[in-house]
Amino acid sequence: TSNSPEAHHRAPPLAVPAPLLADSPPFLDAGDRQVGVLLTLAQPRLVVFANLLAPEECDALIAAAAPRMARSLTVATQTGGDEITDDRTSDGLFFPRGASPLIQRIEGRQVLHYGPGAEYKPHYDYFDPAEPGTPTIVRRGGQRVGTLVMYLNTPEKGGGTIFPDVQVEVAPQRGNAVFFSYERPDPSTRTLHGGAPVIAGDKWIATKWLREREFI
Ligand code: PD2
Ligand code: ZN
Repeated sequence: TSNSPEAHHRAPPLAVPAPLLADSPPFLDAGDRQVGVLLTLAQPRLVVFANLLAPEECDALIAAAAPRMARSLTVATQTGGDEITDDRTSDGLFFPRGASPLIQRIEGRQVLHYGPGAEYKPHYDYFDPAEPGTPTIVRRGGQRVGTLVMYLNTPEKGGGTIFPDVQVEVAPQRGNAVFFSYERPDPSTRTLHGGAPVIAGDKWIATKWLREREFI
């Protein structure tokens, strides 16, 4: 290491989950289904999947969640608690792990609903190391290192997942999903992303956030 003031002393990268795509397969074998690989990006690390969920699985997740939805909260980085913000205007529900055979299959997912106009403004899914609440938050399972957003329906218009740093927008289509990972909690990962406003119809997604360790 150098003593120069310019030297960057970055933390070593965290281990991130990653789909097995080294030999560029068009499909991944997910046991009971073939999941299509539609697009991969290196920076940010991002993969768009087709057919990750069957249409019936999408409908069943929506039906199981719909009666119990409540306004989505956001982790309050100052305190480590939860808060309502105008940045995130969806309704949501967390399924505990193993809540039903369907959930066991599509394990540990959160279902979100965005009505017309609802959005999730651009944000990072990792917890900012500079915020005072972060040590409390990461005591449970460590940092977030990856996100899987699964689209449960196809909104009429709007509702894409946007990555402003690279000007990418993923179209929300039922059964498809976008995965992205971030090996350090830092904007250099270019994983700033948001849920664009729903312009017509509504939007249902299931989000799975992946941590360094098991989230117990
Ligand atoms: O609804 C989305 O597309 C979206 C966008 C950004 C969801 C999340 N983040 C999330 O649930 O973290
Ligand atoms: Zn997010």
